[in-house]
Amino acid sequence: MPYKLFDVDKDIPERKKHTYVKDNADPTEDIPACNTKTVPGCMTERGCAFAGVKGVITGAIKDVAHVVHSPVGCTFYGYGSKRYPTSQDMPDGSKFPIENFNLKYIVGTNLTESDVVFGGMKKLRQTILETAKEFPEANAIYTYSTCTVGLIGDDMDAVAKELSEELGKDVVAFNAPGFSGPTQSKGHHVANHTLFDNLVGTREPLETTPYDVNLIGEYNIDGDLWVIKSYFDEMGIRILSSFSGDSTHDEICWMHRAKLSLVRCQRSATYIADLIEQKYGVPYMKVDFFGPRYCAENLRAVGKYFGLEDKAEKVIESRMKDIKPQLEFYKEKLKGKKVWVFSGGPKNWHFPRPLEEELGMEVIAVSTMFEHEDGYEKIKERVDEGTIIFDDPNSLEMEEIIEKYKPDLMLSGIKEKYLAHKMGVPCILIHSYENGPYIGFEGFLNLTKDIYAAVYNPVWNMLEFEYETEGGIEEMSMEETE
Ligand code: CFM
Repeated sequence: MPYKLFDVDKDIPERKKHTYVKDNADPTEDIPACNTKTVPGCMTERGCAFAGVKGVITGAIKDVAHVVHSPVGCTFYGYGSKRYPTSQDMPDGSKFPIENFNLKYIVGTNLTESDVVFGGMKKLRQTILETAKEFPEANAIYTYSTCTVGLIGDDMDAVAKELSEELGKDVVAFNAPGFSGPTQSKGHHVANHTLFDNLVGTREPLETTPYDVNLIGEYNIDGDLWVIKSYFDEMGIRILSSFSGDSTHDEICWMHRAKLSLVRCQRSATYIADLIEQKYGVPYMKVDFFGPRYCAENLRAVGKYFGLEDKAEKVIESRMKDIKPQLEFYKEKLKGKKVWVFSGGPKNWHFPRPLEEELGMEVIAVSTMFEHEDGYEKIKERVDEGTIIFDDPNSLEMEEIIEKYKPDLMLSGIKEKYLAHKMGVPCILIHSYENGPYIGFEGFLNLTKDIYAAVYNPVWNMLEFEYETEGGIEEMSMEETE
């Protein structure tokens, strides 16, 4: 059933296909149209393909220097904007000399008009050489195409190949100019293939064990990876390679030696798990560690694969004992609160069930920036009848959802947070988190505490709003929602 909040036929007819309400009785019900170009004129919340490569995947690797081939703007926005911490621990037991190297430094070529006219390859070459000199610690140099480079056509692969030989270390070019796809999802795809084609299989690990896994699509947002790692450590499972939270360049190179790949973010990284399975025969398993129920189910599945069921049970039991009484307290406080979940993709199917089952909240709307059909199928499975599901909402639609449905809480990103706040709705960041980690058992408790603090913040009682509706001006105080 199309979702008709405003007159889409008249205003933005293309948007009609992107909006649905879950309706079990309607056999024609489909999933929203998705993964297509943003409708011109819509204020989209999406990111670009370059952001999908550097901002999501490669930027989490701790021992690599990043050279962005761009005018200064893309370089600036590629810098340190994501909360993925790294340790200085290296696979051989040594320490990487610079703390949070991945977040502290970024290098750009500062493309200007004359480079656009005469080509930027000389400048790129020079910048990579200077970077190698400035950061001799870096174990590799990754370099990124951007929109300008896509237009002028610099052959970045040629420069990377030449300099790999000259410098004696890997220089890898990622060709995902911002405009090359509808969203950052295109950049995920390019990053997976580039890393696989250039690196996987080029180095051997120092040692292997029968319990080695690749943890794929886990970027260590606010320490998520370290939560999962603590469970695996207790179970006797070793993360041989992480793709790519707190990872090293070498770890990517020896991903072919794992016994099993676990795919955590199934939007951004299933590609490389597939490629590794096809070429090297390493099987993979899709996993979900958000919320206690899914976390327990998936630890059991991983435990079963390795014959470590009893160890998985121990981890589950000990963590549940810690969080259960606290979750009961918060459920009392949060039950019935209406929530709208809006992130890039998978977190939109990870969170609805745990919010409803563990906290008694009511998920009224779910929207994504760049999810594909398979992700929308999962969202549909995991939300209740009547939930609004919509793709790539624009600012106008976001305001209308808030006005019409008056959620008690929004779970989203920094771009939406202040729009929600201005409209008197509390908002918790689920991209980069508030006080994370949010994954696993204790992570879900952290999320719950942040939700509670946001919803019950007394500031919302001090605000009064006027909404213009068809019936005239409607006054609303947030106290009414308590
Ligand atoms: Fe995967 Fe991610 Fe996500 Fe993502 Fe992202 Fe993210 Fe996300 Mo923000 S890799 S798709 S591109 S789970 S940054 S850690 S939260 S939109 S739902």
